[in-house]
Amino acid sequence: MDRDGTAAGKPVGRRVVLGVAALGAVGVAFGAKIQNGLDGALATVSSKDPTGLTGLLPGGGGFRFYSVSDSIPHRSAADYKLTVDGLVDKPATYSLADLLALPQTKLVKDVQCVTGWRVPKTEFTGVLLSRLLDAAGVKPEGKAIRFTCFDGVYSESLTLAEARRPDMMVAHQMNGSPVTDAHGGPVRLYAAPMYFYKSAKWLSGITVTDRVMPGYWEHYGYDVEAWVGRSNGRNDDPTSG
Ligand SMILES: Nc1nc2c(c(=O)[nH]1)N[C@H]1C(S)=C(S)[C@@H](COP(=O)(O)O)O[C@H]1N2
Ligand SMILES: [Mo]
Repeated sequence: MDRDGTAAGKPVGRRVVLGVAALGAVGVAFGAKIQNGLDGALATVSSKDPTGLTGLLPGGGGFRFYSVSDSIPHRSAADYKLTVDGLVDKPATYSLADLLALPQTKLVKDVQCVTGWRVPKTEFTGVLLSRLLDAAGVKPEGKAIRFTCFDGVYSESLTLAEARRPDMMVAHQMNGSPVTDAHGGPVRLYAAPMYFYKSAKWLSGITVTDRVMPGYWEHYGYDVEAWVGRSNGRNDDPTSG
């Protein structure tokens, strides 16, 4: 994928432009509500970014808003559900309260997007994936995880070994506050050592699979193994934080 809007020879601009148009329409229709959802006004919207619709989130300390779907999906804290299934002995469904009742982990690290922007020292709080996997009991054939989202579009993957690392979690807090709708709340994946496209927002499903099933952007050319600093042809500092 090149850096200005084409992926594997496929222009992605149209989708992005449609996304911007749809967001505009939603913004007109629901004015105040969408502003809240975005932590403030969208300062810039760029169609140059191959990883989707982006707009700077001024309240978000340099974060950019991304969604490959045409709007910001919303799920209330009360309605939220996270399913763990696939090659496991005990499939489970967690409410947000269930997740909050589990031991919590806090990670502070720079967020690094593959398109170059970086947000230093961002704190995420949540539950380690390894805990959820241990509770589910991964069958011997289970080798990877597929993550799905309630936007109905996005997906991501990790190998089982990656998912069991102590810096891979499902996060419900960012910088001490609940993860907002715009940032993928109530619960998003936080794959700390990898480029931010791995951190699937609006997480709804964790499925143990027998092989890695490449995620959304990986079909457009991004590396499945998305280590910061040693993937996607980039040399960002992987250690900050
Ligand atoms: N469901 C979903 N998750 C997603 C994306 C998306 O479009 N949809 N974009 C990814 C990309 S490319 C980035 S850089 C981050 C952006 O997170 P943010 O919007 O909180 O800054 O989310 C990742 N997770
Ligand atoms: Mo991204």
